[in-house]
Amino acid sequence: MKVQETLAVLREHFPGEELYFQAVGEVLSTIEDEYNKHPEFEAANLVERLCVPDRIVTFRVTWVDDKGKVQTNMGYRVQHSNAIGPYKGGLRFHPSVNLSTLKFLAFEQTFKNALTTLPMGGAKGGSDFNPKGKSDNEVMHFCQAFMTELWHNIGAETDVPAGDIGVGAREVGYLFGMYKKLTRNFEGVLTGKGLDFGGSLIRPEATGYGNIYFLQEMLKTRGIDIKDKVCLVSGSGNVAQFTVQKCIQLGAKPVTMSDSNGYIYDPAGIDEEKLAFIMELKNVRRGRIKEYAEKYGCKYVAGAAPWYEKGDIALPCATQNELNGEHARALVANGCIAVSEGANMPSTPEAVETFQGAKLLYAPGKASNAGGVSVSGLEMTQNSYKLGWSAEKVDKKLKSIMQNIHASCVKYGTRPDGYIDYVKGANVAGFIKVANAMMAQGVI
Ligand code: NDP
Ligand code: 2IT
Repeated sequence: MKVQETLAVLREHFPGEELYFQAVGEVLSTIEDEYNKHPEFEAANLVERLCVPDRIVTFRVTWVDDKGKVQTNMGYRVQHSNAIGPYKGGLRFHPSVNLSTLKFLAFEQTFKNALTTLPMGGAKGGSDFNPKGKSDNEVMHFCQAFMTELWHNIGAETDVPAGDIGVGAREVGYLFGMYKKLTRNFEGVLTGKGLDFGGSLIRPEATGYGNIYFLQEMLKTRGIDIKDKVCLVSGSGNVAQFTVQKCIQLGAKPVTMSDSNGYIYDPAGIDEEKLAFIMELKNVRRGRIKEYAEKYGCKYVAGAAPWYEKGDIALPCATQNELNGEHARALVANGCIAVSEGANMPSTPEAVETFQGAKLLYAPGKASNAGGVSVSGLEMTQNSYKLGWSAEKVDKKLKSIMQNIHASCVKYGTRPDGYIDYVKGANVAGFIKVANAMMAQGVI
């Protein structure tokens, strides 16, 4: 397999899908050596089947807003691979969503899910619908309209969606309700459900907690404790909130959070009480992070990300490509020792190169944010058993999964000089599992 040739073929077939090329390029360049050790992979042209999704469903979503105006959005589900289990991955509702975004996310999800060691394939879906400023009623009507198309393509043993940007407990509830209405089936077709109807304890916390459990494993390789470390966090949604909560529980000091309008910098540290304010602000009132600065009298910087502030650890938890080369150089210059990604592909290729060049501990999202989908997998198991596990049990399993993912990265990513390339480690470990399953199942 030649990475550039493969990318050229993809570019010709799918013009303009830059995020997808970025994700594919990163994975292929790190698995090339492993792939080329297996002439049977090339003989089966495995690489093309690995990069091109099994299926893409595209549909129109029509709904009526509170003013009685008929609105149209696009809906998608990218089913990338079910080689090791049913398609699995979140739904994103954000105006920037297009096929390139969802193809990159579904591709990444396939390797991430393989890393968890749970039986889950990879998928992603969503819509260009913008939930911001919409009433509950409008969000419900949109979710119902979205599901009237999506339900044909999903099922507890076929494809199990969950949340992502713009899709949280509220949206999953509405989506689940409509699926049940249409099919008359009460089944684990979505994860991230409410606790009263099949959800798992610790699923809301899982991505953020898992991110910090992974970070702790990385720090351990250098004998460093997270206690008292100053953490720069971006985002203020699900992943950022529980990343911050776990930092606080472990005695670290998170000093920033952000949204798409700007970031707050609180040198005194965000504590449990301040985090509770953010959770109410973001999850109930759906307001802007600027209010935090007004309430607690700290700095707010509009239209910027927090990466020029001084911190020991950077935890990007907002969105793709939110941390570029210049940001990375600033972090390194300011003495940052570790970067653990809560978001999917938040660091640009130049940023990743900068972190690795400076020998920072750097975890790519597909390893460090895999806790969310892992607990989704545990939710699927609980739904199959028709029972629910305690928070302690789920949290313990989550921690152990994150430790195992870390061990896989060490196994496949340790360089001769001892530096752990977590990007390579995660990609190779995920790839081996998916590739072996595909080979065993024949040319399909
Ligand atoms: P939420 O919708 O709960 O929060 C998203 C946060 O990121 C908000 O603060 C939002 O600000 C900010 N954000 C979104 N888009 C942009 C943008 N274009 N520029 C700047 N800020 C932006 O989503 P999640 O917390 O669930 O997801 C965050 C990241 O984590 C995503 O990359 C997602 O794919 C990834 N992830 C999520 C998992 C989960 O279980 N939820 C699991 C694994 C990964 P604003 O409100 O202003 O839009
Ligand atoms: O990117 C992700 O891993 C998620 N948004 C969670 C997917 C899931 O199925 O829980």
